[in-house]
Amino acid sequence: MLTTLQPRFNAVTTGNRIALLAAAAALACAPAAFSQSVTPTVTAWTRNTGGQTGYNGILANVTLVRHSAGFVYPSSAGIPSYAIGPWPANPNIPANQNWVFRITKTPVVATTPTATPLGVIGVLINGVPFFNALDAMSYNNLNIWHRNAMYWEAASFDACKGHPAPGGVYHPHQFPACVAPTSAQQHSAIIGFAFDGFPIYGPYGYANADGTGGIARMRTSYRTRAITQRTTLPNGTQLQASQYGPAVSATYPLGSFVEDYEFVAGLGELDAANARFCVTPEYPNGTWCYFSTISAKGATEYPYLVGPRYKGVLVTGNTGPGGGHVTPTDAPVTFTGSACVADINRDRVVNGGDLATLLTEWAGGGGAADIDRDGDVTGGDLALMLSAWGTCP
Ligand SMILES: [Ca+2]
Ligand SMILES: [Ca+2]
Repeated sequence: MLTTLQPRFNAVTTGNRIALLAAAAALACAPAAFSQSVTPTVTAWTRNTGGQTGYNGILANVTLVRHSAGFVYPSSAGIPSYAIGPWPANPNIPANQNWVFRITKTPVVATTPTATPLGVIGVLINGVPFFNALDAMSYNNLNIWHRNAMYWEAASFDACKGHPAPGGVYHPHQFPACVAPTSAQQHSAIIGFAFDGFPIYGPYGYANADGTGGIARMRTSYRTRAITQRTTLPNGTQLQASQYGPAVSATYPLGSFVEDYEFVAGLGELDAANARFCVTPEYPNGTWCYFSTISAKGATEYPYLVGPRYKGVLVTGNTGPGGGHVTPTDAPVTFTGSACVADINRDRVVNGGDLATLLTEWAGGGGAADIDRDGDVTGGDLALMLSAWGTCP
């Protein structure tokens, strides 16, 4: 699906193109070899480099990024730098969690997908973990009709869509719009990583998986079922009367239980994990990634962030009792560098290899070379690349 990228030289004059290609040829050099490669998994974090504090004076964002050959270890208190709260009808108070998560640099698609657990299922770029759609409760405690936190807990979310759990774990269950600027005209930024290591973006991606077609809202392939009684499961299983959920009503509206949703392959761009394989600005060769799902009107839509199952193999250490307090044993180094956005091929040097990609995408609709993310590849991107020329800081 990635073979349809075509060179788009039409807006570059022949003279300019020859000069730039000559420069690219002269400047291209072999990428440096890093035993700890600096991938987007390393650079995407919002690091606290100035002692910034958030809620209750707690150190905000990601306080330390360490990485080894195989893993990245972001540390955080779990508090963002933006204002959070209040949380009506929620007695909990956000507290420093001393998180140390383990994110793999080489995520692998799972042949047998793991269900996303209760509690933390991934971490935002600011070190705040996120949960899935569930609130840990089910109708009559039967573990059959599981409550959708987006309905049952909505009153306690703050303006950034987060709230604290018992123990002070501040978290969202849905797209936390405060984490990164979002525009329908630009490919969304990476907002975090699921604990299988695949990135999660905001709502907007490239219309086509090969990076062409402009920007589009990535649509969920889940929809609410056409039911008025809760007597069957989404897979068609007929329940016994004792297992029925409540009839659909004003108290129990459609969508108030996650079993009110069904997956319809092809309904949207995203699969049952809320993921898609596609080119992104950070992954010009394509990656599996999740998108935050919202409706055309901007309301968050099930399954919100990561689907009920991970796309990839779940990395141990982050979930379950005591999870998220990893002690690295693989000699990680501390990352103190920049994201280096002009380094399109991610070899930590901005040089002819990156320029060649920029020329290939020249005047195109916002591929990997759209460094300033304004929707096309033009002189603004070239200027950014030239200003960053050389080894990444
Ligand atoms: Ca490069
Ligand atoms: Ca641009």
